[in-house]
Amino acid sequence: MKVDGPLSPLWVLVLTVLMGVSAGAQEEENPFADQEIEFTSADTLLGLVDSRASMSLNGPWRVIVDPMGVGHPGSFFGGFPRNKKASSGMELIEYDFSTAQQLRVPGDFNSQDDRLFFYQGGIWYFRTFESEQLNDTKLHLWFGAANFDAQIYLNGEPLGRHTGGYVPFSFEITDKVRSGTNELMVRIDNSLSATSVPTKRTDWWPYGGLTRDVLLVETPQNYIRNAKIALIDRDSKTIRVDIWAVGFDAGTSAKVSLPELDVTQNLVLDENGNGTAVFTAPVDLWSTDSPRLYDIVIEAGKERLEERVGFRTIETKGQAILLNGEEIKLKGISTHEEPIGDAGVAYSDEHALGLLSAAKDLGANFVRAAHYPYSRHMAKAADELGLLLWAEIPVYWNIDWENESTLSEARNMMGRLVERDWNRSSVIIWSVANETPYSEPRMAFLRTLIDDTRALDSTRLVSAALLGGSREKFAEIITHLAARGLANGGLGPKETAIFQGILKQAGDAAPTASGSVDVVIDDPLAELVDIVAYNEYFGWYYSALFADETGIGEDVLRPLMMDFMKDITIKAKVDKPIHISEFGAGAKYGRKGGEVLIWTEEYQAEVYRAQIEMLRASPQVQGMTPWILKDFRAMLRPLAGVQDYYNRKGLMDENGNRKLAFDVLNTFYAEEW
Ligand code: GCB
Repeated sequence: MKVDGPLSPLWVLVLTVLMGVSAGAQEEENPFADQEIEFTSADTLLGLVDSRASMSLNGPWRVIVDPMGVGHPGSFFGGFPRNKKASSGMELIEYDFSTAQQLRVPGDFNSQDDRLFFYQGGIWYFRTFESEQLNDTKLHLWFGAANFDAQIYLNGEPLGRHTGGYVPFSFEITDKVRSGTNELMVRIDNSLSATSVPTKRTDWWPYGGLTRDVLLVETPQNYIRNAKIALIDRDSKTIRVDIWAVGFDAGTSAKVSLPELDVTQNLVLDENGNGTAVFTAPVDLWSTDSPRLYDIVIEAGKERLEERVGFRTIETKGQAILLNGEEIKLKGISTHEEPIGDAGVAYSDEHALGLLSAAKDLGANFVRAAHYPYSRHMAKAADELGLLLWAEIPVYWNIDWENESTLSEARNMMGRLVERDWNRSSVIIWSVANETPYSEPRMAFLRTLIDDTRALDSTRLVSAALLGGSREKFAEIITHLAARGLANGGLGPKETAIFQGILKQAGDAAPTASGSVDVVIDDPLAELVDIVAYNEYFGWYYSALFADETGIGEDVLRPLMMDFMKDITIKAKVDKPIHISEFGAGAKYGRKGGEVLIWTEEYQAEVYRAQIEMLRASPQVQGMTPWILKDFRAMLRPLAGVQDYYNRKGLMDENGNRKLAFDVLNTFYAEEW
């Protein structure tokens, strides 16, 4: 190798390494390689965080965008966690957190800086905090969520790592924190992959960052890690409280009380720190009409925690859903976790209240919090407002069913979601997946998630949103559209010939112009869940599919389909309630036109009318959460002038302006169903 001129230090390094390598040196001398770091995993979920002594680490954090990953320890250019500072003015340092840009925590980074709008990669977050000498207490660093992978360093040392967005995690830092100033650094990476949960392609924005609250939580030396409170028998009003505690001796007594009712129950912790109290209390039930909540106090040693809970039961009986033993129809709406009238991710209780209030204004009693766990504020706000909730993890579309780390990521997410929100009376359904095509590995993967979920919490229902429409059923529907098209007349010669051909091919099975169809959900996953949830897009995608399939224009097919929908009955092979977890159509707010023009408010409203007629006449259908309350950000939706990277199926636009379909659904929800 020939190098002309004076050698830069970088070249000296490169040459040293190259010569070293050729002389048989080890690979780790490579200055461009990152150091292999063994991170510890997050602690088991620390629950009831709002009832604990804590200091907020929210606010402005310094950030360095690092698309090439140079900040990792060991890297020649970076090694950010050591946060070197120039002191003599002669040190070569190519980064400086003290002058770096600032971003707000909580919040995603994509919506806080235009340059980061589409960004999917690494960003380093940095801040300091002061700590005093800890006095017989423990300190935990708690994150509401970090999307999607977080590597955490405290005072330059690796603290731990958590992979999987949307769920809380924490690390005990008692022995690592120093009195005085501490430096906290988190490398967040929001890129997704074929093996992550969710995978790379989602119809929502993969917002990255420290999206939720960050807290320093202080607990006594011996503390209660989590508690689960549930009404286990409605008639006798029997309540069960399970406690998981850390550090106490076996035989330590603990106490559960409901001060408002003057009820107190003692219990004893076992050698694992676990304890259970079962007792009765004359509670009024929580319901959508009367969302009664009680304070529950749990005490052990120096620990005293409070939780606000409602007591209710949820179950299914045949094809009915029963809330407190009474049949209820789920008049719902789907949402994404984006605030109304603001950009980015919804992270605060005001944001949650804004979304839920809009759902209430719509006349809904139920909200599908799609497609991932929302902040803890959501279920708390729903508890207060008397709204029922569907909570979900992002097992979405094409998950890598056979990959072990994918499964453990999904299990970790589900576990953390359930253990965080199992005291929320609003949450009635845990959903393990959305639109996952059938395969044996998929069944095994989801069976594990369903079993986990039931083992953690048997007091709620389990579901999954299934994928709609088999090829055979679609072919059958096309024959009906052909029969109707021909009977209506007014077709051109091309359409007439195509429709005649379709009917001829159907032979004896060709329907009449007034025929009807049963769409039967037969996904075997339906056997494993309590509620058969089903996403269907009659009136929207399916018409486009039928047009592709037949060669007939959508101008002809859409009106035919709209008319035919009232003659479709949705059923399931299993004798369980069906919930229509999605239907919808896109419309740009303010875009007006005829009923047959796509993207108009009128067309969307027509789809809603036809859907409501169809679903109302399908007796097995016990609920619906149309797609969706509000337009939301989506990289899949580039159509300029209409979508502009928004999915436009909202009943409102991103600023809360209501489209015509809002009123259609609102009117239906005000009626008896
Ligand atoms: C679906 C998906 C949802 C999409 C929606 C749509 O079936 O579950 O995530 O956003 O359709 O608008 O296509």
